[in-house]
Amino acid sequence: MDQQQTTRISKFLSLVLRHHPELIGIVLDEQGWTDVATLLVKARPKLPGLDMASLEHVVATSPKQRFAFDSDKARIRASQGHSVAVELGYSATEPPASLYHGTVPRFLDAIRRDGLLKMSRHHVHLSKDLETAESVAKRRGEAVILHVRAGEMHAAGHEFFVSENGVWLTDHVPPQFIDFE
Ligand code: HQG
Repeated sequence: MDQQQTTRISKFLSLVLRHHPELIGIVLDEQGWTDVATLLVKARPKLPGLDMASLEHVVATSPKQRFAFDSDKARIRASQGHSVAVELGYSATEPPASLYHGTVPRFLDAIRRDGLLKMSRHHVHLSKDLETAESVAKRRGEAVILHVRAGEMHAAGHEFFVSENGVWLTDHVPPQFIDFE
């Protein structure tokens, strides 16, 4: 399968598994899982080439490991990034001392004032490495990397979760825990 087709399938899966399952008439359970066989049937009108082999290929090769199967590959879900209500079931975990968030200059005034907000997602997304934060930021423009003092936040009672694909999640990062370079 060529890269273009892989990307098309991946974008389509993000759309239906994170935001709009109703577009193709699938249902996500409370933890975001949906039945693979049903997904394949319902998605086919939009993605004619989609079959189990191509789905497995996309799940295995997605650079950010965006999607996960359950153990017998009967169900699939997005590992994070939802806007629909799901409870992914990750348990609260102690974060590393520092985490990073990539953003762009036009948001800085608001972030200095309000801290990092989850906007349309369920959590603020943070990463443990600079490179990831930089690539997240570059989707929008010139990258600005914010250092989040996650260890201090945790000590102050803020909860952190880490998704199956290594994204650190929290509810809100107040401005006093952010170092603006
Ligand atoms: C900004 C991708 C104004 C925040 C990536 C960001 C990531 C504020 C944008 C994942 C703000 C939200 C998440 C405030 C935060 N005022 N702007 N107070 N607080 N912002 O897309 O972190 O491709 O919801 O800086 O790789 O950019 O979807 O979050 O620029 O892991 O798999 O508001 O999305 O993964 O944007 O990206 P997003 P994000 P996927």
